[in-house]
Amino acid sequence: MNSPQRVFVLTGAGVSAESGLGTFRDRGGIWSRFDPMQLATPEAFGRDPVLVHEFYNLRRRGVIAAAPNAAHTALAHLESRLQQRGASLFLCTQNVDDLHERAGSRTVSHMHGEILEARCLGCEAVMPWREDLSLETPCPACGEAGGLRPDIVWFGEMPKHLDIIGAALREADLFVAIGTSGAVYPAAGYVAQARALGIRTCELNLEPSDNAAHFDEARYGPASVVVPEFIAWLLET
Ligand code: BJW
Repeated sequence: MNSPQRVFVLTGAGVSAESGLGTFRDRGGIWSRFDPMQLATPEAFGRDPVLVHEFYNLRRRGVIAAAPNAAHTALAHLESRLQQRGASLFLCTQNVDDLHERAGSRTVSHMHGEILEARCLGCEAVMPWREDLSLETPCPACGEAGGLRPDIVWFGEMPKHLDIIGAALREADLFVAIGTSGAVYPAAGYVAQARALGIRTCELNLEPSDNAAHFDEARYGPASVVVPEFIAWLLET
């Protein structure tokens, strides 16, 4: 393979699994224990905001307690090495945690938002947020209580940064999906778009994803092993 100049990486919950953050669709995963339609839609938040806040308060505490693993660190290393060579990495994550940033990645596109940010439904202010949220929490920007929600993307809501992500995908010469089941759109459609554009595609996952047939190559195993190995190989090419 020629040395890639513009690498597009899409990460999912599998990259943070070994940091202790649960995946969604694996056996014992978050959506096998909780109904996403009762927790991860704007309608669910409208019906029962107390329940939704409880769920995300627990998840936020888990993210704060977690630490990046070797896969996050390897991706941060890839970004700086590609930059030194005059090449680039576009890191797009579906994850709402901040483990890529804490491992040293400088630019991360969080298409499903960030659990460590809150948004006010009243004044639309978005702010960093590490505490529990409740209906009593006043918005620091407008002072109103009851309007704050985690700034994450629920089912039926528009993912973030889609224009920037689409442009980066079109310019890429290598597309790598890591630790994602390929079950949630629009992210699940990126590999097919990449292939249609003639971009080389690679999957790094514990096991074949729903989209496995679309990838030119694949390496299977835990992200903490497979990602550093793949990146070391890529940087040697
Ligand atoms: C390991 C590992 C280890 C484990 N090492 N690997 C087209 C067709 C059908 C439906 C739709 C469609 N277009 C839109 C929809 C509707 C919907 C959708 O996709 N539904 C599907 C369920 C069918 N999509 C939406 O509603 C999205 N919005 C939207 O489409 O807006 C309209 C639009 C129109 C036009 C253009 C663009 C948009 C919004 C989706 C929001 C998803 N939100 C969630 C919750 C976020 C907040 C929270 O965290 O609670 O995001 S759902 C959940 O799934 C979360 C994740 O980011 C997302 C993806 O999951 P991910 O990361 O793939 O995790 P898993 O668990 O599924 O997979 C983990 C993988 O890791 C597995 O493969 C394991 O094997 C592997 N693994 N351990 C390596 N150690």
